[in-house]
Amino acid sequence: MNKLTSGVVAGVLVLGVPTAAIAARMHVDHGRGPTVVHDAAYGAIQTQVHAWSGDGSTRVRLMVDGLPAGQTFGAHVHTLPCGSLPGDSGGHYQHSTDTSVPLAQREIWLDVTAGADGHASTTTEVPWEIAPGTAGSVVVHALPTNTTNGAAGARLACTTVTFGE
Ligand SMILES: [Cu+2]
Repeated sequence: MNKLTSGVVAGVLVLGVPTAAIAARMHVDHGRGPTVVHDAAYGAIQTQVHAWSGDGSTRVRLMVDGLPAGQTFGAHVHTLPCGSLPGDSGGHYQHSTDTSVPLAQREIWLDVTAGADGHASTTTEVPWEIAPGTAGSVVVHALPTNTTNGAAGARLACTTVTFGE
């Protein structure tokens, strides 16, 4: 009877871990922030980034709390860690510069829409891995991402994530 009980408990614990992380021994990165807020109107937001990579794919999850309800914000993986200036986080991380491939497939976009409670989350998966040292943050912008040129307006807040390290 005791054996059966502990077996059930172990089964529940395993469910809390992404199945893929067990199967592929994925590399996991986390960021909590924001590390830097660039627009004082967003000084109360909270961010979390989780990234799983391995076996030739990367999955990034962004969660933001404290946003104005119903509004959509562009967000992307950027090349450098956050700094005091909005531009310090560099440009969008690009897996490839091949312009025949749509931007959304060679960058990591994480646009989020806030619910009535100000919470927003999204997960993006891409079929490649980020080389260590080539991406350093997730930036939340003022506007939804323009799918043609990737622009998303002012940088509101930045969360440092040492992807792949
Ligand atoms: Cu961006």
